[in-house]
Amino acid sequence: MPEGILAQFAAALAAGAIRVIDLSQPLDGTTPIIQLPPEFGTTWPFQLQEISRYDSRGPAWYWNNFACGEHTGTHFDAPIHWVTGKDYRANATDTIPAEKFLAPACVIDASREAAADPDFLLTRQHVEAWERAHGRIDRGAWVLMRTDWSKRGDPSAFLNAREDGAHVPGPHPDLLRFLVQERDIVGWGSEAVGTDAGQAFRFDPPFPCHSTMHGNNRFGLASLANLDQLPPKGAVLITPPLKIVNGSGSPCRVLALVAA
Ligand code: 23J
Ligand code: MN
Repeated sequence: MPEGILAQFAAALAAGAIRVIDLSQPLDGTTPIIQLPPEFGTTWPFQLQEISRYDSRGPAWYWNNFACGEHTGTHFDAPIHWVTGKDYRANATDTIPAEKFLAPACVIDASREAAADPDFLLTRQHVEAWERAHGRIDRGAWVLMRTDWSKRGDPSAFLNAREDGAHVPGPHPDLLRFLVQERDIVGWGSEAVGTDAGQAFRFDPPFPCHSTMHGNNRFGLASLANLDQLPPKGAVLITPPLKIVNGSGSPCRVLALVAA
């Protein structure tokens, strides 16, 4: 390691040579939350309750209570979230080693395909074509699927639910096995409400992104935004979840560092 590498990093930040791109969605009562079939439990939407605002309840201070599910808005999925990941050591938001929260990102642009087909599934063949153009996916990298889904401002268009379930793009089951076994990625990131496709409850295995990623002690990021501002390769993500003891996930302010 070159000496002064962090001083160089700080100088690059100060000189504006590194851009910081916020990949997070705003959190408020309108933030879309995942809809599961009615027989399953459900997550709370985000809510804010004012404690005081420079008034009789607190003359010089403003603060709020908030409540939400762990999997609300832009969020991190820990391995313990899924039954396949339940027995790993250090598999929860408080025990995952902190160095795992800094990792490079590969961004696969599927925005054209997703616009044409809301049930589009990214396959190994797509990723291999991406690798021919941009180089091999790095070990320990995030793979982020750009769909421009985050640009669907209306929550009903974002969730895109019909009687037969949600129609939202995501990864093909075979791709996830390839990315874990042959590329050793740290996790999968999506612009949609969850990491899996809308129809993934019908897949084999059901919810293959959750099942395969967490079953191999890997992570997920959901409801990402601004993926159109990232290069295909070269960004570094900062993704620390809240240190919830035994947490299965947490809302997360996901940041990307990009060379300006
Ligand atoms: C629970 C059950 C199914 C799914 C999810 C949660 C998520 O997408 C999530 O936020 O982890 S698909
Ligand atoms: Mn989740």
